[in-house]
Amino acid sequence: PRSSSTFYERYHSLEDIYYWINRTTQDNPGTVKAILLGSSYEKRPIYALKISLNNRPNKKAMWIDCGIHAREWISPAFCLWFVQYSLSFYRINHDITQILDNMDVYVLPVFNPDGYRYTWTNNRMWRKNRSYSKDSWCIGVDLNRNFDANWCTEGASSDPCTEIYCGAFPESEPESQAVANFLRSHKDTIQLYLTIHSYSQMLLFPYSYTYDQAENHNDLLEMAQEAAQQIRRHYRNTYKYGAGAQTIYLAPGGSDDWAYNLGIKYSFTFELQDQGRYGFLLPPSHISKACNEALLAVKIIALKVIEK
Ligand code: ING
Ligand code: ZN
Repeated sequence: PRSSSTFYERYHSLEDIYYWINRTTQDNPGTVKAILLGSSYEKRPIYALKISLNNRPNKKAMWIDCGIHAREWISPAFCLWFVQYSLSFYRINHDITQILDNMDVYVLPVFNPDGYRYTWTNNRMWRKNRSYSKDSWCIGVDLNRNFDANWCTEGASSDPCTEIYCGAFPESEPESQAVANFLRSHKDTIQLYLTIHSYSQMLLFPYSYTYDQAENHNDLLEMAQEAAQQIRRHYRNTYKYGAGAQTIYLAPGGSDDWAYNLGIKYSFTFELQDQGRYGFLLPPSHISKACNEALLAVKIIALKVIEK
């Protein structure tokens, strides 16, 4: 399947993505490495790819994770798209060359492998992970409410039967723990944190857990605004932007707020296509446009971080 030029314009099962990770590292020795971050509740490996185009020490880095929410299929598709684009257009496209010459890029294609697999086999609309709680019949924690950032306050729920269940305690879940541990141990090199969701077409930044403004709010706003303007200009599509709580809703325990408070001062949540016509069921024919416009936003924001 990988020889087809349309591989990246389709959605892929978890098994296919594991195979793709393996192939991508094998085909790009010295450039792409797979890092085992941990394992999921159901003991599946959680791999990030590290793309590193030269060997300068202490290089800066950016992080992109996809698939924290199982049903948001365009998100893992974007991570695959981004990796493929980076490897294909290094030294061809000016922006990606500039980025990869200045930063290592960590890409986590499937943050929530158990949930993602479950959307392929049982319930296409599943959001959470697949962990069992002691005191309920209901399954799953919302991994984007499980981080230690005003954990389980207004905008999350302590009821395991809801879609926004925060878990028993911060980082109670092996998936969030694996990512948090990695970011903690690499916080001195990672300057930019990006987490990819769908849908609603928004570029969000901290805070989501409070209406208070982040210390570098104006910086973040300017970056998101520029990205949204360029998407409008190049793709004639509208993205809203702003601080999470002000732009959508209060949401504590999110990974972007947590990464921000860890010290990664450029932290964004992207909500990719669409605006609700197809919602989570975005047809494969829309993948290329959705990914290209998001890629443009990533480039603009990463280049601005490099300039700082
Ligand atoms: N949206 C995010 C959610 O987890 C969000 C919005 C962004 C929450 C940043 C917290 C922090 O609800 C989707 N679509 O999942
Ligand atoms: Zn989401």
